[in-house]
Amino acid sequence: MVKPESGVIRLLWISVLVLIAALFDGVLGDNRSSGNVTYDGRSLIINGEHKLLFSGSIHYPRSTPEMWPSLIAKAKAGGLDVIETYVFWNIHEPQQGMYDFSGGRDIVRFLKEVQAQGLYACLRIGPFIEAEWNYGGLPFWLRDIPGIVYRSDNEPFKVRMKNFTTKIVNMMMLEGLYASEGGPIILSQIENEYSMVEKFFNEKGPPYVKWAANMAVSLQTGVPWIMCKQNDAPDPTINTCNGFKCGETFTGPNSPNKPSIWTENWTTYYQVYGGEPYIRSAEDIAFHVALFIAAKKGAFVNYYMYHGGTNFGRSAGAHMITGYYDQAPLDEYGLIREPKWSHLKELHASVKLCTKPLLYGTKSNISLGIRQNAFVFKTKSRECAAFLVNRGVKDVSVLFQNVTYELPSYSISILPDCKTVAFNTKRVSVQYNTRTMKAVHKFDSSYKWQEFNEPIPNFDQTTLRENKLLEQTGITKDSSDYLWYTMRVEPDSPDSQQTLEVGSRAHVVHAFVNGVHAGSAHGAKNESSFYLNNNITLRRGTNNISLLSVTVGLSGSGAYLERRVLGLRRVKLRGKDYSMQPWGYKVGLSGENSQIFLGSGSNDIQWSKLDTSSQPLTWYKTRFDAPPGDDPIALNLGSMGKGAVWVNGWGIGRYWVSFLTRKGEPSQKWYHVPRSFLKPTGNLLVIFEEETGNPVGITLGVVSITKTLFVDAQCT
Ligand SMILES: *[C@@H]1O[C@H](CO)[C@@H](O)[C@H](O)[C@H]1NC(C)=O
Ligand SMILES: *[C@@H]1O[C@H](CO)[C@@H](O)[C@H](O)[C@H]1NC(C)=O
Ligand SMILES: *[C@@H]1O[C@H](CO)[C@@H](O)[C@H](O)[C@H]1NC(C)=O
Ligand SMILES: *[C@@H]1O[C@H](CO)[C@@H](O)[C@H](O)[C@H]1NC(C)=O
Ligand SMILES: *[C@@H]1O[C@H](CO)[C@@H](O)[C@H](O)[C@H]1NC(C)=O
Ligand SMILES: *[C@@H]1O[C@H](CO)[C@@H](O)[C@H](O)[C@H]1NC(C)=O
Ligand SMILES: *[C@@H]1O[C@H](CO)[C@@H](O)[C@H](O)[C@H]1NC(C)=O
Ligand SMILES: *[C@@H]1O[C@H](CO)[C@@H](O)[C@H](O)[C@H]1NC(C)=O
Ligand SMILES: CC(=O)N[C@H]1CO[C@H](CO)[C@@H](O)[C@@H]1O
Repeated sequence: MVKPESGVIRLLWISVLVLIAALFDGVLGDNRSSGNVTYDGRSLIINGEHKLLFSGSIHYPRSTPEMWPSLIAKAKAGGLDVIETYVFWNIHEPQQGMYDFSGGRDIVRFLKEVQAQGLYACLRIGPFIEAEWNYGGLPFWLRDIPGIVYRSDNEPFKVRMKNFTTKIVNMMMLEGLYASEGGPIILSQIENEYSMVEKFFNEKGPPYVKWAANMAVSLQTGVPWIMCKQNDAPDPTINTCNGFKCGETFTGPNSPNKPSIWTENWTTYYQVYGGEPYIRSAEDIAFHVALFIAAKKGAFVNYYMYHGGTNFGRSAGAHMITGYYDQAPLDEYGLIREPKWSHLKELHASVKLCTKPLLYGTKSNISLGIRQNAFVFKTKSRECAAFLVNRGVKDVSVLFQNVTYELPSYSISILPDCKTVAFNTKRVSVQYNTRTMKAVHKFDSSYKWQEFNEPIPNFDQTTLRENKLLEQTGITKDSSDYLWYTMRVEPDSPDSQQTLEVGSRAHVVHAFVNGVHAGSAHGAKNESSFYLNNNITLRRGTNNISLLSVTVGLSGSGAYLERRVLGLRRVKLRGKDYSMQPWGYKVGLSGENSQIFLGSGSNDIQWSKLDTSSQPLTWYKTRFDAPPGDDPIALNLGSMGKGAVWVNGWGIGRYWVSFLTRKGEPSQKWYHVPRSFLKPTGNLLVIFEEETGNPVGITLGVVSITKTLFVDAQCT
C-alpha cells in the first residue's frame, strides 16, 4: 500500500512506472506501426489494435523547417503519440491554381519528419480552419468568385473546397503518407467547428455538412475522417470535442460505435492586442484530460496547442498578436515550459500504464463521497485501473477498497493497478522554470540607422477614384494591410478649427491633413467599428485630407466571411458628410510596393540619416550580426509603437506595443527571429513604424530557460 509520498519518492516511483510502461510497449503493440485505421465505440483501431493516443498540435507554418525536428522530438519525449496540424490553404494556393509547397510550406517534409520520429499524424485539412489565421485559412481570391458563399451548400464554394481537399489527399497518397499505405496519418479532418455557424446558413447548412462528409469519405484515404464540434457528423465521420473541459462537457460520440476524441483541449488561449496572456495551469489541464479519459472513455486527446509558435508576416488573424499560444507546453521559441511539459508527460505515462483495463476492461463508477467517486476499469483477467476523482473544493481522505487515499481538492489520482497512486493531477513534482531574455545587442547607435519617410499621397496622385468610400479589402485584395483614402476640401471658413470625424470598420486609422499627422484611432477584437474625432486646422484654398486605413489581419470567425465590410464608412468635417465626395485610393505603402524590406535599392526610395524627431509612417533600417550560440533570439520592440518587421526580407510579423493591456503593458514586446533567417554577419533589419516609436531603443536578446525552484508535492 503506497500513499502519496513526498515529491522525491514519487518522482522515483514515476520513473519506475515509466520504465514498466516502456517494457509494456511491445506487449501492448504500442509501437505506432501503421496499417489500416478503423474505429469502434472504444477507440481508434490501427492495424487491428485498439489505441489510446495522446496528440499535440504543432502547425508547420508557425515555425521553420529547421525547428520541426526538435519540436517533434520534444513532443515525443513529452509522451505524445500523434502530431496534429491543420493544412493552411491560403499559403498553398495564394492564387487560384498556383500552388506553393516550398520551404516553410513543405507539409510533406513536415509529415515525413513526424514519421521519421515514429509518431502518427492527424491532418486537419479543413480547408476552412479558422486557427486565428488570416481569413481562417481561406485564400482571398475566393471572394471574387461570382455567387460564392463560403461553407454553405453553394456550388462555387464546394467546387473549390473539393478541388483543394482532393489536391491535398492526392499529394499525401502519392507520398504514401496515409497509415493505410504505411505512412503516419491516422486521421483526417474535414470542415472545422461548423456547428458554431451552421444555423446562420439556414437550409443551406445541413446539406453542406452531408456533402462535406461524403466528399471526404469518397476520397478513400483508408483512415477515418473527423468533424470537430459537429454533433451530427454523418457516418462514418466521427464527431469530436473541442474545448477546455471535454471531460465535463462532451455529450459523447453520436453513435455507440464511434470513439470519444478530444481534438482541441486548449492548453491556453490565443492572445489579442490589448489582451493579457491566458495562463492555464498544468494541474487544471491534467485534471480535465484524466477526467475525459475516465468519465468519457476518452481514447484520443489532442493538446491545442502543444507548440503555438509565431504568426510570421501577415499571417495572423484579426487582432491576433504575433506570438501564438506562447503558454503551451513548448513555448513560442520551442523551449520546454515547466512544469506544464513534465507534468503532462507524467500524466501520459501513468495513463498509458492503464491502457489494457481502459481499452479492454469494463467501467464502473463507485461513489466515494458527496463530490468524490472512483472510475474503475477491470478486465476479465482481473487487471484493474482506477481514477479517484475529487470534484470538491476541499482536500479529502477517501476509502477505496479498504485503503485510505488523500485527494487534494479538484484533483484526480491515477492508480494503474487499483492500489498504487502513480499520479495525481494536482501534485506537481517537477521543477519549474523561467524564461530569461538577455539583451546581447543594443541598436542604440543612431548613426547606424537610416530612415525613409513613407510619402503621404494626395488626391491628385491617385488613379483609382470613386464618388464614395469603398470597402477596403475589395480594393486591396488583402495584398496589404494599408489603404489610403484621399480627398480635397475647400473650407467654407478658412483658417479655422474644424472637427474631423472618421467612422471606420477596419482596425486602425491615421489621419493626415496637408501631409501633417492629425490624429489616429483604433478598434479592438471586441470593437469592430470605431471613430476618430479630432480638431484639425484647414488653410484657405484646397486642403489635402489623406486617411490611412489599416487592417491587422482578417477575421476567420463567424459566418459569411465573404461579405465582411472593412475600411472607412463615414467621414465628416464640421458635421458635413463627405462620404459621397470624390475619393482617390492608393493600395499599400510605397515601401511595400518597392519591396524595401529586401534591401535592394530602388529609385523611389531615398534613405537618409536618422532624424531625432521621429514622425509617423517611417521606415527604418540597420544591420546586425547574429549572436553566437544556438539559443533562440528575439527583438525587444518595447520602444516602438505599431508596425511590422523584416529580417533579411523574412516577415517577422506585425507588432503593436502601444496597444496596452488593462495592466498598462504591451501584449507582446519580444518578437521571435528564427535562427534560420540569419547569416553570421550583416543581417538586414527593416522596420515600418506607423507611430512615433524610437528605433534606438530596440535591443536583440537571447532567450534561455532557467530552472527556478523545486516544488515539493506536499507543499503546493
Ligand atoms: C509493431 O507492431 C506490428 C504489428 O502489431 C508488428 O508486426 C511489428 O513487429 C512491431 N514492431 C516492433 C518493432 O515491435
Ligand atoms: C488494409 O485493408 C485492405 C482491404 O481490406 C487489405 O487488403 C490490406 O491488406 C489491409 N492492410 C493491412 C496493412 O492490414
Ligand atoms: C483543381 O482546379 C484546377 C484549376 O484551377 C485544375 O487544373 C485541377 O485539375 C483541379 N484539381 C482537382 C483535383 O479537381
Ligand atoms: C459517477 O458517479 C458520480 C457520483 O458518485 C456522479 O456524480 C457522476 O456523474 C458519475 N459519472 C458518470 C460518468 O457516470
Ligand atoms: C475490505 O475489508 C472487508 C472487511 O475487512 C473485507 O470483507 C473486504 O473483502 C475488503 N475489500 C477489499 C477490496 O479488500
Ligand atoms: C495638395 O496636394 C496638391 C497636389 O499634390 C499640392 O499641389 C498642394 O500644394 C497640396 N495642398 C496643400 C495645402 O498642401
Ligand atoms: C472591449 O474590451 C475592453 C477591454 O477588455 C473594454 O474596456 C471595452 O469596454 C470592451 N468594449 C466593448 C464594446 O465591449
Ligand atoms: C474640439 O474643439 C472644440 C471647441 O474648441 C472642443 O469643445 C472639443 O473638445 C475639441 N475636440 C477634441 C477632440 O479635441
Ligand atoms: C469555442 C468555445 O467553446 N470557446 C470557449 C472556450 O472556453 C472558454 C473558457 O472556458 C469559453 O469562454 C469559450 O466560450
